[in-house]
Amino acid sequence: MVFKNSIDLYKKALNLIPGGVNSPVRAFKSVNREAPIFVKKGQGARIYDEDDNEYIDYICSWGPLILGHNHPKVIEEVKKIIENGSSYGLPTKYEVDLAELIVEIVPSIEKVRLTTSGTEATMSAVRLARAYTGRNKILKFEGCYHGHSDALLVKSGSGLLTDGYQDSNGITDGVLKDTLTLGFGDLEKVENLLRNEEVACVIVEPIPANMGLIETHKEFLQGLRRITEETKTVLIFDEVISGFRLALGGAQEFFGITPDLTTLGKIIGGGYPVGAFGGKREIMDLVAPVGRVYHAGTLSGNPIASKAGFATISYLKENPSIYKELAENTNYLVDNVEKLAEKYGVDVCVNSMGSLFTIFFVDLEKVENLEDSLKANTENFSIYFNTMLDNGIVVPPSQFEAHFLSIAHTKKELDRTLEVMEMAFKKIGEKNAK
Ligand code: HOZ
Repeated sequence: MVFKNSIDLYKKALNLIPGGVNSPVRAFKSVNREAPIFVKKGQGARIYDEDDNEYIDYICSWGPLILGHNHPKVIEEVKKIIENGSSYGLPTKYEVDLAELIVEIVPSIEKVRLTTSGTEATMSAVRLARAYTGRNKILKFEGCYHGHSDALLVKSGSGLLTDGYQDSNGITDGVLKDTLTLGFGDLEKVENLLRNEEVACVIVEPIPANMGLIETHKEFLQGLRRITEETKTVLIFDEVISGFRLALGGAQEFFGITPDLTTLGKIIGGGYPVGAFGGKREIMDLVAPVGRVYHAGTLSGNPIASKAGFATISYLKENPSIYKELAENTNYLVDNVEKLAEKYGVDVCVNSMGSLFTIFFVDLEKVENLEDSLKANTENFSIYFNTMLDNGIVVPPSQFEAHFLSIAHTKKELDRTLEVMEMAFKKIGEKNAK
């Protein structure tokens, strides 16, 4: 495969954009690649780069594209309004349609505010929890990523972890002091902390997908719900990834646990920039202009994003069998990956939930938290990533992210993926044998 145009674009971008990219994980740094691929277009399960190379895509824009690239139902709806104008800074019908659908489907949400990104949603949800409780401290879990607002960039996952650190520079000591962190799954410590400190909220990815994917035990989430209720702490589920992906009603429907606040993004914009936070009416009515918790945005509830999100969610709602099919396809890949690992003597622990999975190159039976995930062999991951890319399959360029499936990934794509995975595992096995 030739990557000349992508390499040239990257060289140009390096002089114009920090690191040549607008989100760090895109730089392909941790997988020792000369340059990332620059994408020209996507269709179904595939993307095409500026050198016209074709790839089966397991990034799917990091989650929004559960229906695949350019799904006809979504595009058809977007086309209906795209020529009317782009954004008005005034309310539109499309925001109300999307809000109505979210309130109908997500169990905990009685009222919802649309934002432009997941980062904005989590930042606002934390502010709201502080206002509601009158408390300052917040609790998050090591390796969970909730976007890049100051308070949440502590012991963080995703791009930070990929580049070998967890706390961003540029955050004041005051902010750091108010953000408490614990290991994911450690209920005893949560209980101890919440009974001894005044904490405004516990924010959690109900299925962490930013330190690689972690398979959550329902008992942990049930425990969080019990303790937060008893201590009058706000429980925030960050469902930016899991919302409308793990189940139509997200992880809260899947596990049957109702948080106080929920943050959303990705799928609810159908591939366009969006986020949302919502929850109990009593809490949401503190948001301005009803209350004095300020949140605003020129592009909040953008009509195109709202329309694309509405079309995506409507399609999911009308076709509920999608979730079973996605899980079956994911299991098909995961089962075969485990067989390949055994065949070539490669240590792996594969975590999967719904349509997400991570292959941890690690000699552990289970990867349950950040401490486990950090034990992964990133050199083996890099061989895996590069073999896949050089043979037309794009997987996340980081050991600490999840693979995303869409409904456009059919048996044909899955079987081709497994053929290339076999090449990768063979290479890693041969390297290990030396
Ligand atoms: N961090 C997100 C996935 N875990 C994707 C956004 C990004 O960092 O580029």
